[in-house]
Amino acid sequence: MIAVVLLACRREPSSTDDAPAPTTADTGTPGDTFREPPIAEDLDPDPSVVHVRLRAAPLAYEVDGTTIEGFAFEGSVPGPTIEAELGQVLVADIVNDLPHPTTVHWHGLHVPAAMDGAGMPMPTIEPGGTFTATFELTQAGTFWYHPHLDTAHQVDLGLYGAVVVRDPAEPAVDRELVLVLDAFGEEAAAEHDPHLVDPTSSRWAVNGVVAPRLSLPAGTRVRARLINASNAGMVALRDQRVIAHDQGLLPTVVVGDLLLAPGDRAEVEWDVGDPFDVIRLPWAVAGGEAWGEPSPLLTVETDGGTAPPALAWPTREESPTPDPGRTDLRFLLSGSPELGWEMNGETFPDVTMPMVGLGEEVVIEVRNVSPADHPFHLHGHAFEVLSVDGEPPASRTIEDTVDVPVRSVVRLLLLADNPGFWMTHCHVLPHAEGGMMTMIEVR
Ligand SMILES: [Cu+2]
Repeated sequence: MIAVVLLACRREPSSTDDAPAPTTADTGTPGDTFREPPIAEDLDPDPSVVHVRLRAAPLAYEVDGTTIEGFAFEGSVPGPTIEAELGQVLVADIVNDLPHPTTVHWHGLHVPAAMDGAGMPMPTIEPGGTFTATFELTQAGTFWYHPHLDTAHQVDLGLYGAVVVRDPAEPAVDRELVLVLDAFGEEAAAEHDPHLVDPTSSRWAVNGVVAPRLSLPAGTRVRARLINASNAGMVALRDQRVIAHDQGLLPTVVVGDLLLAPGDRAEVEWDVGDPFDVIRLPWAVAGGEAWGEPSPLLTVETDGGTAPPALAWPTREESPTPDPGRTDLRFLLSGSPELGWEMNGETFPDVTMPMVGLGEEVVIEVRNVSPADHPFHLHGHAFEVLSVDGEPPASRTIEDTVDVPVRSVVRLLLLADNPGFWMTHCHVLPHAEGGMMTMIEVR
C-alpha cells in the first residue's frame, strides 16, 4: 500500500516512505504510519491575530491504494489545522482555484452571520475569487472548516480541516493529536463518483490513512481531538475516556462508548501503557441491531510499560439543565431515500423560516420519524442537550451537532445570542442537499 495523501509539490518527510511491507486493503488491517495534517502557517506576527491562507484547488491524492481526483485546501487532505488560542482573531484568506463556486463554513464557531459561509443569499466565492473571513475566537474546543455550497460534493472530495482553539487555563498533556475521520468506499472512489465516495463507510481513514499505526512511548498521556468529516458515516468507538464534545471540555469525564455522527467532534484521553487498538463498533444507521464486526480505527504501538494515571480534568459542578417542559420550536425529520428528505414537511429551499428573539432561551424538540439517523446541526450557535428519548445526558453537554436516532425525540436548549439567518440541517450531507434543511432567523 502506498503512503497516503500526496501533497501537491512535496512528499511527506515522514517515516511512511520506508514503512514496512504493504498490507491488504481490508478494513481493519493495520496500515501505514499515522500522520497529522500540516499546521496552517500564521502569516501575522501580531500575537492577537492568527492569519492563515486556505487555497482550495483540485488535487489527485491516494487513500489506501485508490486514487481520488479530488479537491484540497493548501494541497493537503485533510487541509491544514488552524491552531489558535481563545480570544485571538482569526483572519483566513480563502482563495478559490476550483472550477466551481465555493464557500468556507466554520462549523461550531460563533461567527458573525456574514462570515458563516452559508445562508441566503449564499455568499459565494467564484472561481478565481477570494474572500477574507475575520472573526474572534470566543470558544475553546475542536471545530472544523468546510465548504457550504455543493457541500456533499466538495466535502466528499477532500475540502475540510480542523480548527483547534486552546484555552491556556486547561491542563497540559504530553501529546495532542488531531484525528480527522473520513470514509472511503472502494468501488465508488474508483469510478470517481464524488457523491458515492463514502456511502457504505467501508474504509475509514484517519487523516487520510486507513487503520494507521501510531507509535508512542509508554507513559504518554494523549489528548486526541476527533472530527467526523465524512459525508454520511457514523463512527462508534468502544470504551473511550471522553473529556470533551462539540463545544469543549465536559464538566465531568464520561467513560463509555462514543458515537460521532457526521459533523460531530469529541476529545478523548489515552493513557498509554501496553499497545492497544481504538476499536470502531458496527452501527445501524436505520436503528435496530448492527451487523458487522468491530475493527481497529487506529492501532497504538508501544514497547509497553506503565500507563500514566488518568488526568484529573477540572471538574465543574454542572448538572444537565432540567427540561423546562415547554416547546418553542419543533423540527420533524421525515422522508426516505426514495422520497427525499424533509424538515417539517418542507424541502429546502421552499421552507417556512421560524423566527426567534435575540437573547431568548428556546426549547427545541427534534423528532425523527424517518428510517435513518439524522445529525441535527445549527449554525452560529450551540445548544445544550436536554434529553434523548426522555433521558438526560450523562454529563451536561453543549453541542452544535447531535445525532437524532431513528424514531427518537431529542430536546435541546438554545440561547439565541447571535443575530442573523442561520441554517439548520441534517449533517448527513446528501440528506441536507436532498432537502432536510431550513433556516432560523434570530433578531
Ligand atoms: Cu439526515
